[in-house]
Amino acid sequence: MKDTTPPVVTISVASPVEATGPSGAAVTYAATATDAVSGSLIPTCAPASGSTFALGTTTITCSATDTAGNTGSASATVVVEDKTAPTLSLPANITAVATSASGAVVTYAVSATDPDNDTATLTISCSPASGSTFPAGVTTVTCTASDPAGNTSTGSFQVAVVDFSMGPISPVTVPVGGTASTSVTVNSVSGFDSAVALSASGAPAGVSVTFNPTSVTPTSGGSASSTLAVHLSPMVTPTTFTLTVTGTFEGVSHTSTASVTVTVSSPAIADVVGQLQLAGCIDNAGVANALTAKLTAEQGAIGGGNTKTAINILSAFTDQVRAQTGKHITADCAMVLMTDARSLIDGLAVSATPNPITGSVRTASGSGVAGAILTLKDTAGTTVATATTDITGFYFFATTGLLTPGATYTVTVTVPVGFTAASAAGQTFTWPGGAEVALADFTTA
Ligand SMILES: [Ca+2]
Ligand SMILES: [Ca+2]
Repeated sequence: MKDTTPPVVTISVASPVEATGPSGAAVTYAATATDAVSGSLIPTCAPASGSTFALGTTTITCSATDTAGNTGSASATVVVEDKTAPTLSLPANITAVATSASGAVVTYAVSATDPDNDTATLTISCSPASGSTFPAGVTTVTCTASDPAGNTSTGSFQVAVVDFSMGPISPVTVPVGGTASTSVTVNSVSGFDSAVALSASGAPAGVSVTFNPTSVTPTSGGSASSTLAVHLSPMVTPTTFTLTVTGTFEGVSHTSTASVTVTVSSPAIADVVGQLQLAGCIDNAGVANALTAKLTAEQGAIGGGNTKTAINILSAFTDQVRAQTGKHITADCAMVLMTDARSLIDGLAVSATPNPITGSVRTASGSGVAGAILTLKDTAGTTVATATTDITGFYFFATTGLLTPGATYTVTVTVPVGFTAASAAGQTFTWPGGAEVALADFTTA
């Protein structure tokens, strides 16, 4: 009896299976064949069990032939699925500083990996996109990564756009030769809490500006302050200028301005005299003392309400500085002192004209004679005022308000012991009232 019945082929395989990589998954299956006559046979299959099946549907075909030449076959389908979503890699939360009123441009990098997809096949989208302008405050960025099978994963991070502002700065008033300070405030905006470096520009020559501390860190929503100090070299004369104070953090700057006024007073000029002496541009202590004594006298006149006398003392101060220019005071320092004194006179009374009577007593060789007594008399011979020469031989009459304009007066000198009688014996002049009188030198030996 002839065998006409083919073997029965059976495939046993699990489906669907999860992909294990971009190329799919290794699939193993069992295939058997039995024949009523030939018994158990080994089928031939493709693709082979254990080989890698691509993503999608693959058909396994097996066949077996019995000894009579009858071939039986079977097929089975295996689906390799991608059911794994990509894994997002997100940046940590970002803090940026606003660069304009609308916020800051922020860029960031997001990537994703997937165990069963090439990275290039993944789609990543974020909102707001990298490179967008983020407004002040906190914005949540949401990102989604998708693989070609449509598996998605979502994640988010935060972008905080912060800012700072510079508070108004109170005006600074600083005396010549001195130092004064004011406060600089940095305010947190939208959660800013970083260190802001401080600097100043606009200071004229001889003016230095310091901050203590040099940077400040406001708390979130709060503020922090630094002390701005203006230091003047003695060469700085009364003036006004504006400092621009700049706060900088990571390339972002904000500014505020400070108005500075350099003022003058007799004690401040006396301080300048001392500093100039230390600096060596007044090279004689006696000259420095003669100058500061006049400044002290000016203070006394102001204290007594005698503005006119104070002005005349300052004018005498100026005359003495002028007389010492190039001698015991260098020209540039003399200019500083005369400018300071002029400014003080202007501040005392803009309309008043100084009208002291000034002069010197000198030896024939030009040295100043200290301690000579000058007497101012009217035509009746009555003494109106007296004055004494200082170490430079200089004298002045400041209280000229007692004199009568148009009247004639005479100044005589009594030289100290050891000097011969002065020439001339006296100097006579007509008092102009509204102008200074500078008498010729008295000469002695
Ligand atoms: Ca058979
Ligand atoms: Ca996947």
